[in-house]
Amino acid sequence: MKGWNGKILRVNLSNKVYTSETFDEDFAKKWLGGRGFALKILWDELKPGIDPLGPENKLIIALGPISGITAPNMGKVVVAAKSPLTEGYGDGNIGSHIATQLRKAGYDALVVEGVSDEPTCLYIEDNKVNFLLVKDWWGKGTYKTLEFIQEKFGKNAAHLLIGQAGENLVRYAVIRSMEGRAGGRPGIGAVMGSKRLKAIVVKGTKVLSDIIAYPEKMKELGSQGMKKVKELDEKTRWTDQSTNAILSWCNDFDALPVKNFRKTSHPLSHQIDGVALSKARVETYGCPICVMKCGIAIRDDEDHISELDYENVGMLGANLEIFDLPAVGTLNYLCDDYGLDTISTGSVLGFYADVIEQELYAGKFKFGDSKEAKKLIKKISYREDVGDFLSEGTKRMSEKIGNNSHEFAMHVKGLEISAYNCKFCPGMALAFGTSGIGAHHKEAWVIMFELTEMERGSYDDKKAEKVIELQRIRGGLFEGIVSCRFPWIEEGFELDHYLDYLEATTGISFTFDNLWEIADRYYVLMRAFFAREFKEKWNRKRDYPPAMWFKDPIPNGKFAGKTLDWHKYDELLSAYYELRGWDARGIPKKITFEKLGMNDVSKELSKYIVLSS
Ligand code: PTT
Ligand code: SF4
Repeated sequence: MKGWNGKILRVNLSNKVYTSETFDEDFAKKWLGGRGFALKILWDELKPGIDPLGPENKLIIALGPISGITAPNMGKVVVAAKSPLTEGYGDGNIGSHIATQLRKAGYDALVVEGVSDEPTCLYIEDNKVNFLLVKDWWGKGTYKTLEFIQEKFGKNAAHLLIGQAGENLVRYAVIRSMEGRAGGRPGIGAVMGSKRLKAIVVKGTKVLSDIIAYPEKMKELGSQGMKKVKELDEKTRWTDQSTNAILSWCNDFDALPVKNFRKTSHPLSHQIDGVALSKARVETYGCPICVMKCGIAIRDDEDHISELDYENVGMLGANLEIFDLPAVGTLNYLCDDYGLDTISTGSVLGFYADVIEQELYAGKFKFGDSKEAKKLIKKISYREDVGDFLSEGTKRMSEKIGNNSHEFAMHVKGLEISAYNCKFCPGMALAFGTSGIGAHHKEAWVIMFELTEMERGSYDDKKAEKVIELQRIRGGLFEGIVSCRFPWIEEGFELDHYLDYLEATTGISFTFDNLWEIADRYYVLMRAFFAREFKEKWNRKRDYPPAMWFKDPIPNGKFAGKTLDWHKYDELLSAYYELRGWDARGIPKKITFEKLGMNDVSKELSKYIVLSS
């Protein structure tokens, strides 16, 4: 087999035993890598009902067949586990040198099991695993921990690490890498913390070309691709403003989250938009193996260097009505240092300010108060005072507060919604509703098509088709091969390149149809995971966005008065299920499992829930 090492490294932190397991080409072709490998391992190995923050959960780091090689934007890894926020499958995609080093160590995935007695750093050196006790790293932020790692293992050591939020089991703690990378929104950092695993460092010495089917061809394709992406970026100038270019667009189209998503635009939004960010740039961060580095870093109001991407600015700025870029930079820096997800943090704080304003909960935090927000971020990370309550996420907070507060707790399935306000974007609302891991824009960013190429207010079945098309590309192809999707989305680098790379690395001529079938398997298995957890409690309402988008109209501007329509959304959801071969509950039918070669999954799922034929 070429393209994959064909090996998974399994490490148990409880008894310090590690083993190497093999997989064959059938498994590789069926699941491809990254999200596919992580999903299949977690489905097969986790008993339903286990505590995501308990010893039985497993942390997976998974790579794809092109990960880590020199070709456009291949320096990414998938981090996954059962999510402490959603209780379903959760993952994230993060830039790290581990993409190359784990492959050079001879593995395509790492499975971490058990819990260590003491704070540990796993140091993987080819096929040797060292369990280093790092008591003095515990309790330290991600920047200090990075310093420790670089002192011990060298400046370019390939690593993943957590901050205090992960250690203290904040349900939306992320994993961090390098200066500005963060991934695993559904609380994968908390899973790492629950294992007392502070960091993972990997060093491999294998020659990567040995596992590539046509190394010379791949070398040529890779360098041509890197050159082309660089040229494209020079033309588009996308990295002048990077992801934050979208902020003024969202504001103009009434799709910006402002004041816990109650408003959709703000007259001061220009103070935190892409132009403002570009002017404030003092540094550019990015992932390894990338020629279009997109992390714009500014000096914040406490003199730190802080990387601001759109989601960070949208959720910690506009959503909290803080229109002061250096102040937003500080909130972001704190989230980065403690290892909190910025999207969930912005949503939790927005929800908190909202319930206080409505006198449903006592507190002194108000929209626009960046000083208090700073204090709260620290409290969340240490689970101190009210921080303990806030660290549970909006879903659990609203369940405690009651009083219909769930109607404006902005999450789907427990994962907080990222920075797109969908009061008048039915297609994007469907994308959030049906994302396999909860409300993440990474699965189907249909809003761009909905607002520029389709009739905005329509609930036409074409929107369900578009959501599925994008889920296949973004949540399937890019999460399976494990590569950054930005060359394709932002620079117009054609998808055919990835077929060429797959063929050169694996020797297999994949077609797009093959890849869409693999992607459909991911969506079926993510859904099966939820259904096995929730059993008869599963219902289609879990694929609905929060009631606020249906009940609370856009307050002003040219779309004033617009909301989503319950009945039409429900019909759009039915169209989506129909296209996917799922039943009216949103559970894949037996025939769908069969078509995708997943009878083993339907057999297992049938033990917990009756499947439709
Ligand atoms: C991603 C999510 C995003 S998506 C952003 S900004 W974005 C937030 N960034 C955070 C951050 O920063 N610090 C922090 N403490 N928390 C943060 N939470 C938020 O996390 C990221 C880029 C970006 S920037 C995006 S869209 C693209 N995402 C990709 C993806 O999902 N898949 C893929 N194949 N390619 C992608 N390329 C782009 O990567 P999660 P990164 Mg991130 C400071 O992982 O869990 O999906 O959360 O990985 O290396 O930082 O790159 O406007
Ligand atoms: Fe990382 Fe940005 Fe480059 Fe993608 S474009 S690989 S997110 S630096």
